[in-house]
Amino acid sequence: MTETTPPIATPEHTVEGFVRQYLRELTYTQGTTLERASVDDKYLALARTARAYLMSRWNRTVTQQYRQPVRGVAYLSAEYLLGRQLDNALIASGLEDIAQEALASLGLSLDELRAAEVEPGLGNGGLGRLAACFIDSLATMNIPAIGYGIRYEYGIFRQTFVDGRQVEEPDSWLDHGSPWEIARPEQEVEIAFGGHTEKTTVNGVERTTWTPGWSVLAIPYNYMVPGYLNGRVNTLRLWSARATRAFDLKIFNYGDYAAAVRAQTFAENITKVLYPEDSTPQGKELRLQQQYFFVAASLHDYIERLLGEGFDLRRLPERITFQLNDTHPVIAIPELMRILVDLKGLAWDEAWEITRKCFAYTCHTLLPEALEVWPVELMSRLLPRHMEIIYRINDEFLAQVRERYGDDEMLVRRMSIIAEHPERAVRMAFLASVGTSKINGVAELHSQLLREKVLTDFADLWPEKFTNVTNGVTPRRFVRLSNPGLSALITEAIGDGWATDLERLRELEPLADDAAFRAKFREVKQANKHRLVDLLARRDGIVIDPDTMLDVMVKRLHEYKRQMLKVLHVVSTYDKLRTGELDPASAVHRTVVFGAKAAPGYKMAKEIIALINHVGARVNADPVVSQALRVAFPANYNVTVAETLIPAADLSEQISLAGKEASGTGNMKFALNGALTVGTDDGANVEIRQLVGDDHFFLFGLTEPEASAIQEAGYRPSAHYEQNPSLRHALDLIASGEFSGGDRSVFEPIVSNLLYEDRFMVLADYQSYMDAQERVDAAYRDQDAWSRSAVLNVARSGFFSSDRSMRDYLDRIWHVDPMPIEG
Ligand code: GLS
Repeated sequence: MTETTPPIATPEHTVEGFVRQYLRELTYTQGTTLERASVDDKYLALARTARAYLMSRWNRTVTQQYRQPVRGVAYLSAEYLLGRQLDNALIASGLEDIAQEALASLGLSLDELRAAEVEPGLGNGGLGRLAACFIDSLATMNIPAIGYGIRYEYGIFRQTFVDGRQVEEPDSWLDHGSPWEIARPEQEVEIAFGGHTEKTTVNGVERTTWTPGWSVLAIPYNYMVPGYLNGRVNTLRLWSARATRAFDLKIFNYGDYAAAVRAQTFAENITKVLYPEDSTPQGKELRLQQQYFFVAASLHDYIERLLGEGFDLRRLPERITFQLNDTHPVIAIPELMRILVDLKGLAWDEAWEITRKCFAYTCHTLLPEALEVWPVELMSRLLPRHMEIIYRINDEFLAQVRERYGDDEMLVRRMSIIAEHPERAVRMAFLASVGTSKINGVAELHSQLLREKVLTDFADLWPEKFTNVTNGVTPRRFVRLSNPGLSALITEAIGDGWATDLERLRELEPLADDAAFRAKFREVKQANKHRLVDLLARRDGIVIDPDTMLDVMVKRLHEYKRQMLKVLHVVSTYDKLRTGELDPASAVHRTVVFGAKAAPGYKMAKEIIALINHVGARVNADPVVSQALRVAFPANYNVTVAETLIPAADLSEQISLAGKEASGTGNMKFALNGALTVGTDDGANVEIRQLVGDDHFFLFGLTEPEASAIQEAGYRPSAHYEQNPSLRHALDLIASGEFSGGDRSVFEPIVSNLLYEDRFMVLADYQSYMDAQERVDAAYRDQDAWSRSAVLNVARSGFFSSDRSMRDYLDRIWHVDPMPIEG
């Protein structure tokens, strides 16, 4: 591509320049005036102004990459939990202060306008947020990278509470349009489904042709991914489904308007809604359609548009790694085989060699039920050619297994990509293990357990394929932007530059022993608490006391994460305060804040949400108890709330059963913002504790080997109930109807589940957790020592920058060099 457009000057980097561009956007794009404009108009004009500053960098990045094609990475992810875009765009282009001043000169407030942005909730939780952190880091590190995903019309549902129970409402984030996306309908891709295949022989060579039954159009929408102050703007390309015109026309020509509309609805349903599941696959046909839809569109886009006609596909592995974010995009493996063999005429063996080298797979779970499997029946119906390709991949793979291990039929069955029971199904994690060159877990412990417990046979066969990359979070969004007070304090102490070189936080270590610095740190924390007080009052009508310990547990509601253990701590404390065992005047005063969405179909999780709300209501209404303990559970926890909540927290709850949380990333955000962790030796908690030190982390609970040993020997939760009076009181209190208006039946399912099943060993860890919380209280009483620990948490958490994660991916998997943008 040659650059024919004359360069258009970027708006001037001054207050006047900003004002001019802002008024231009308000007038010409929004079609209004300052006097008449609604808050929405004003926000949209502001978003477009910020966008205008980034636009020429974006064009320059794209142009330079066309001119100098280099090795890059394509991140394939079904989820991106981006959070609001405006502030990130402003800090990335160094415009924060200018924008503030410019708006003020027009009588507008940046705070008011930024609140008008609806965050795109195109992800469920950690996995989607991680993808957003990674693309931020790639852009900031000048890596030629593209993100591919799905533009869901409805993102993660909006949670409300009715009588304390979760009610889901649609997240119509696109109602007012999004100023951050640019549609490229001319770059549409047709995606086919269904139909049948045929074998033909052309010139003595056997070929398979696929005659699909129906197809839809994939329309790309581009999003800017600005690097932090470096002039690079990468692209995130999200696909939206639209009915094909041919399809419509044919039916219209028969005069059946209703059928044409139905066909359109059917096609467009594919990207209608994000599946609200986390760590559990939703075995729905539509979900497989979504997966294939975005992956096929992305591969086509990369190969046909970005590489273009002259490219020799034998060299594909030299140019790109497609990183598969969990199993959701794994159907890309047979799709690339289909492209290479059926469409481009390469021999199978050669195509397989290329394919394996092009893909790498990140696994994000340890829960067996979270590993996706697709029924063969469904796969054959929806993607008949892909099913054939999977069969052949499997045949050749199993031949390799037999060759290596002899005729061990048990092993062959165990490793087969096709499971036979309870129904014939494709195991996507196995397909990923066979069809990629690297497999990584997301924390040291997770990668170890992945090798030892989940993909054991594959790790035995190909030990060199397995590696670890511990997750990370972007310090731009989660410190620089969300914690301006701490950012200023850090910069004052060690200068700037830390936001792109987070290990430099180490330089804060000596300041942990500086009383004046600790006092300033406490002031920042207190100011952050006040910000949270304002937010919760405004948003939820919740009143919290900033002069209490903020004890925070925010994450998806899942039994393995054990919100239940936190509830038991609250109930036990309630019991002690009520009975006088604990004196509310001398107790450490706590506000326990929960934030959690449950998958709409996950009954037990929804019961636990109701329990939290009911316990909270009771605790807060008790005149004695509420002097020392209060519970807040703001509905609809999301990235925007996290940005105010995390910087205010004193205590971070990371209390999953050891061996269940793959990594966690919230845990990192809290530590980086100076909260101390009470946590198990699970996921990345292990690494956090190792780095911050045992004296500054409240460890409790069974280790993974201990928990496994107990499970193997036969775990009996009721024994803990029988032997531990405090635990018994807490459970009896819940069972008694204390929190359900005297109705004993309401929370009975929760109590019996704990007593007779307790899959995640809440009761086994109860006492250890209560003891840890006593240590927390004791430590909190010495505010100065607590601040010292908090400062050390910040100073020692630089490792958890997603820039470091990217460096690890680059060194261990991608081998891509940075390409700074010139000009
Ligand atoms: C998850 C894991 O549950 C988290 O532990 C992990 O931090 C995250 C990112 O690697 O991935 N897997 C998943 O399905 N949802 C997650 O958040």
